[in-house]
Amino acid sequence: MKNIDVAIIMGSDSDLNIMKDAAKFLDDIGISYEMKILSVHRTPEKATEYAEELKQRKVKVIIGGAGGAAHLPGVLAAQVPVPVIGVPIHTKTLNGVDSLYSIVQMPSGIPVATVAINGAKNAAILATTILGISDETIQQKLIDYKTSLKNAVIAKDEKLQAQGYEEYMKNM
Ligand code: RP5
Repeated sequence: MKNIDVAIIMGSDSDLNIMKDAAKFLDDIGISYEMKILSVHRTPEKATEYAEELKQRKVKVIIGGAGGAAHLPGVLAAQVPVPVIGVPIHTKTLNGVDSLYSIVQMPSGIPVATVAINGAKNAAILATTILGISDETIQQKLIDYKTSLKNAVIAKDEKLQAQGYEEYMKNM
């Protein structure tokens, strides 16, 4: 089985539309990953098997997305000794606050680094930051990405100063 840097795991295919944002960012940076649908509630044995497999395959970071009673990232963090980043998925009933609280309120000893509700892209950026500590090429790509964000804000302000807000808003 091939080694991967990042595992992107989600509780259901209904999470895919959000979690794809993490995959897209890792694709852009050139970080190896695989995506997996796994439920710690509906497929508990498979979740434990996969956690063991990830340990063997020397995965470096796990991104886990789940909604509602979102135990998936925490259960993986309990079993795999690498950073786990949790993505709380928005829910119709409680707007994702249920997911957020489920993921962020981990017991002492088993942390999950939790991003915003639906924050899959930020989860990938955080994973990239972690991998960049020991890989200068990855870190440089992250620096370039952040420079592009900075330049975009500067360009917007220059346009606002040049056009004024009314003209600016016509083209938004
Ligand atoms: C969680 O339950 C999943 O992460 C998903 O966000 C939520 C709903 O799953 P489905 O009923 O859409 O399969 O386990």
